[in-house]
Amino acid sequence: MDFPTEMKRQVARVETGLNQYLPPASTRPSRLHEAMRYSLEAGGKRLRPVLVLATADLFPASSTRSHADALPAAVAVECLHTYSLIHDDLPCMDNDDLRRGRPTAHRQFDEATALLAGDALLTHAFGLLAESYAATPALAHALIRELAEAAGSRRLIGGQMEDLLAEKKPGATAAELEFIHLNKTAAMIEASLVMGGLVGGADDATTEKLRRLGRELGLAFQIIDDVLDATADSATLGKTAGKDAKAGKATFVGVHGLDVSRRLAQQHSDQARATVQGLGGDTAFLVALIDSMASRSK
Ligand code: GRG
Repeated sequence: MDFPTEMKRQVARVETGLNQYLPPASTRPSRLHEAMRYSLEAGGKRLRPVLVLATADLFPASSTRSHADALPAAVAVECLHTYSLIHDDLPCMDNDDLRRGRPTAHRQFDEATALLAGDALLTHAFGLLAESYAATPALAHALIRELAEAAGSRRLIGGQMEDLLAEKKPGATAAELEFIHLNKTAAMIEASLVMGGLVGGADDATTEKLRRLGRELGLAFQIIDDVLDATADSATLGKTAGKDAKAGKATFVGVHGLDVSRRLAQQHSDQARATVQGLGGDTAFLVALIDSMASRSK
């Protein structure tokens, strides 16, 4: 397995799916559909949808057993993730000008259009799951429930709420920091893995392992994000660097310092690698993906 070639292949599947499963930009009202596509297109690493596809691929179809196409689930996850980025960038939240190397949606369009484009992507994610998996109602139900739980008030939105509250109350504890990141970041990574497993037909024990993997990978991902925010420049990151510390955000670097943060990222990446290897099947791509995330520079 050549990782760069396989990663390119999976990202290309995602790009094709995004184009296929999003309403054309010309759909009325075109300003809204243009804004949805503007934020989705170009620049995203596509980590979460690739995790959906790669996890489903762990369970190959056989002559006696086929499984559904994982691509609509992958697209739904990227729509949900992109909505959260658009809303996170709004003036009432992070008030950011740069995302995925381009002006944020509210800078490119206007605040109301950005808000509505985020709302529309969020809604589209669930509509796409309902529509695409209608022939397998139990799978449709499980996917919708998984994404709703990960994106809801106890996880993604709850993590975001506590993140905003922490800005107003400096001196976050390690436990508060963990709550924020397990929910703001790890929840969607966990959902991506579990949704890939659901499409592939994973049993309960394997689904539990995928959840553990999501937790480890999510924490590793967020710690590296905090380290990069403190050490890299905006041009490399495609988003404003150094903003978290300035905003008084609860970050791993702020709570633990750079050296301990790097060590923690390494520990969570090692744990993620061990969990992946315990899944069985051909895990070479997922292991290489964890390694590439651990050494990412943006
Ligand atoms: C507004 C409900 C709501 C939630 C916002 C996504 C988010 C929660 C906040 C963005 C800030 C942040 C640091 C979130 C942690 C997750 C994270 C690192 C998101 C960025 O994901 P990448 O790096 O982005 O995978 P790309 O652009 O590559 O998809």
